[in-house]
Amino acid sequence: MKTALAVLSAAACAVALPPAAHAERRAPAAPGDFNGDGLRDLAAESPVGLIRGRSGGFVSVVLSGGRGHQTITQDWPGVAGEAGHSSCRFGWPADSADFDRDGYADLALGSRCDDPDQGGGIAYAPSVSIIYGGPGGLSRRAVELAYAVPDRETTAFQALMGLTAGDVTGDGDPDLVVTGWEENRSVLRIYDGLAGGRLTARISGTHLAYGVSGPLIGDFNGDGRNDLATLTHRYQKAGILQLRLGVPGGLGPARTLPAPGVTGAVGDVNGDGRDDLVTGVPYSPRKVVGGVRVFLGTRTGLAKPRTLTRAAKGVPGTPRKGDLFGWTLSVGDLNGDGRDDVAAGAATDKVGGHADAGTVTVLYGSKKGLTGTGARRITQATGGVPGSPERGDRFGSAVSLTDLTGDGRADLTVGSSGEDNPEGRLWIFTDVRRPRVTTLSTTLLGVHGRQAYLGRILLPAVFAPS
Ligand SMILES: [Ca+2]
Ligand SMILES: [Ca+2]
Ligand SMILES: [Ca+2]
Ligand SMILES: [Ca+2]
Repeated sequence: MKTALAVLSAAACAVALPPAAHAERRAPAAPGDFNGDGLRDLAAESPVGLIRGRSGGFVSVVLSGGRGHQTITQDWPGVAGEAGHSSCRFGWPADSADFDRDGYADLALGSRCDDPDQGGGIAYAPSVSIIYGGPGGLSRRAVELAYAVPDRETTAFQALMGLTAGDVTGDGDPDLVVTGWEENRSVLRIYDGLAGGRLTARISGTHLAYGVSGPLIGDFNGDGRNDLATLTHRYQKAGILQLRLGVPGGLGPARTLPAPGVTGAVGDVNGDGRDDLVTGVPYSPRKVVGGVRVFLGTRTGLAKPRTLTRAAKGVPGTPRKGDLFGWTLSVGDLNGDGRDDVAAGAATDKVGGHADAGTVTVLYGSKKGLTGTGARRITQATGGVPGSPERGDRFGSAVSLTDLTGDGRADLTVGSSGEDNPEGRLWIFTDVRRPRVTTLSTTLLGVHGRQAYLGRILLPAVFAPS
């Protein structure tokens, strides 16, 4: 049986990279399975992490099942840019798919820099690289995707906002959907034809709005074609949710839906075979309390949403201004009943009088959708959970429901970016009911003292502005 111990030994082992021998043709790997052994691996991004004493960012990869760990910087062969630039942030946004369909999942990583001439802010030189997986994890093979729009000069002011992998062109191969900002407008780009490492990028520019989150891909209407949702927001104000249904050969026109959120994730919470859209509403213009909002997939797209706050029946805790409940979230099937469940972080929640200690709430899917039944709130004060809540821990700064042990049930990974500030720490729950937990520190991962804020961002990456 693979247990938390296996995960722990992953961190304790040294990385060994055997020579790649692509003998037989393999089936495409699931996203995040970088070494193709059937277990999903973990990636934690540290975009403000220090490289040679200067910021520049890195990504920590933990191969599940005790297969070692890797630290990816911009010095990785083939990756765009150069490590160690004090104004640049590498490793976010990020997502994974087996782009070249060779049986090893690949990792797409963004990079962006602050423009000192624009008074800081994320403003120039965005780039996107794909690092290909192999038998030993992420390999020394990588490519940079052209970011500039070919028919126009590259503008000085460009920002990369979100990046999601999935097939939106209907050819069966994963594409890369990228949202960005340039020349005072938002753009949506679709990189197609990435199978075989080819870079025949198809790029389209679309006006969206300020503050575009990561694109969200799922088959919401259940017709067998992926659909695309994009969230846009303004701090403390209502934003826009746009839905583009998949049509033969691509995506249909955008439809705008009311009541969006700041963060989002996709899964099937009622088990009807249609993907549902789950968004986090850590604040709202009027009520200023957090919630998790569910748009069930329907034959025509997405149903009117329902929002679960901490005032809802069964949901533990009390709504509190500023707790940012729903700031981070992830969707996956924790109990193996065929319906996806949701983990929602509230990193600025107070625990036992400690401000910003942070909590995570687990909500279960049901035939009727997401409900408060059986919901539980997890903190560092919860029995069986290592550590103790302290001011500024930010437990729940990122959450990821991913099956790391291969038993068909999602495991819960929680980031606590303020733990041992500025190191951060990861908590991996292989059981949330009777907590079985392993923690991963920066020392174990070999990135101690490099300002990792480990657990601020986890793959799959969810847009959480900070
Ligand atoms: Ca691959
Ligand atoms: Ca569809
Ligand atoms: Ca559904
Ligand atoms: Ca479930």
